Amino acid sequence: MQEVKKELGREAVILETRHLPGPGGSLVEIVAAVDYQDDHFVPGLAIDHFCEPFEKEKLSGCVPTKRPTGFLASAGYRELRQEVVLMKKMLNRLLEATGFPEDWPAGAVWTELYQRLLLKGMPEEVCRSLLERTAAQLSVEQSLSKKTVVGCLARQIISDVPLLDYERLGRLVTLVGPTGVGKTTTVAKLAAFFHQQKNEEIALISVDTFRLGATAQIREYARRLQVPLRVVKSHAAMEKALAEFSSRDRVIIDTMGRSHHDEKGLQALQQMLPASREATSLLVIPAGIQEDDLLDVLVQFRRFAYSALLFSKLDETTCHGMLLRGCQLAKLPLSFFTTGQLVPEDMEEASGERVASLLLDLH
Ligand SMILES: Nc1nc2c(ncn2[C@@H]2O[C@H](COP(=O)(O)OP(=O)(O)OP(=O)(O)O)[C@@H](O)[C@H]2O)c(=O)[nH]1
Ligand SMILES: [Mg+2]
Repeated sequence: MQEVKKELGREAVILETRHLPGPGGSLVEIVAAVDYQDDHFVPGLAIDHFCEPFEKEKLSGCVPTKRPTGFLASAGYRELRQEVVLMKKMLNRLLEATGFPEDWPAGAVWTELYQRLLLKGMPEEVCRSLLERTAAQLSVEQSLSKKTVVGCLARQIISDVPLLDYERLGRLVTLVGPTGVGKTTTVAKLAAFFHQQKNEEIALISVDTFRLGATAQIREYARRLQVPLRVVKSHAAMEKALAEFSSRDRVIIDTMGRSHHDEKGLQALQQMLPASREATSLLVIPAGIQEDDLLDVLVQFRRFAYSALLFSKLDETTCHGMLLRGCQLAKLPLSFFTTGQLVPEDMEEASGERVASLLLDLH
């Protein structure tokens, strides 16, 4: 602790200490953090491995190499951002508490629906637009009946949800997306779906040799589903695998998860993937994602020219607002939903009915 404070200042705290096996004896990994002080940027997280007994000089290497610079790095920017987020939250709370805007029909049913949509994580303007368009279709009398209003709102949501035309899905289907969102599991589910539902001959290609255990994971799925698999490490190997699988009805390509902030990793992955006109990329996004992160992911993965969104882990959240918001922001259709860890059961074709039912709690 004394050494950490000496390096990072009095405000430094140790977040985590782990003992790891390593060359020349036991290694200790310390994760320490410091807060922002005045308006100087201080690295937020410092990580390093060092040997026991404590080696002081190694600790000096624990300042992260990539730091934001200029205004983005300033405490002022962080504070401003936090204030905007706080204000957005407060505004939502205020609207929840005060009920509904004046130009909507009066009645508890509208307040309740408005609040329910907000609680589902839908941005205020999207809730408002949905309810305004719903109100415009109903007479004063109809707008007092909860059943009629909910039915009309559900139809409005359904018509707002664009869906992928499966006939237009390419022969090569590539799943891309951030780390751990369920790509590999979904590749296996899709393989089973196309084989069982569409009677297609499937093959799998994996370009994930990066994460420990990734190859073993996809190999196991391929073995269970009895479909051929090639694991490739270069564009040339990809081309070779594609040539081998040229007679297959559908080739599903699994990719390594890449953080949307990992520019180099994203570029390297892009170079490995087929640029064929037969290829369709689906962007896998967890249903519980926040709007800001969703926007970042949509922008950073645009390089893969994804044609539709695939929302995963619907079972892990009760805030399904991004299902609708996602296709509005991306201006793209929804393809599939995954709803659990079971392969192949926990996957379904996306539908507007399902989105409406999740947003309005119609079970
Ligand atoms: N609850 C839930 N878990 C899921 C779903 N889909 C996948 N998972 C789980 O999420 C975890 C990660 O799944 P993977 O398929 O390995 O994710 P990935 O995107 O391939 O991960 P990386 O290749 O490391 O980027 C596993 O534990 C899966 O069982 C889902 O729809 N619901
Ligand atoms: Mg994976």
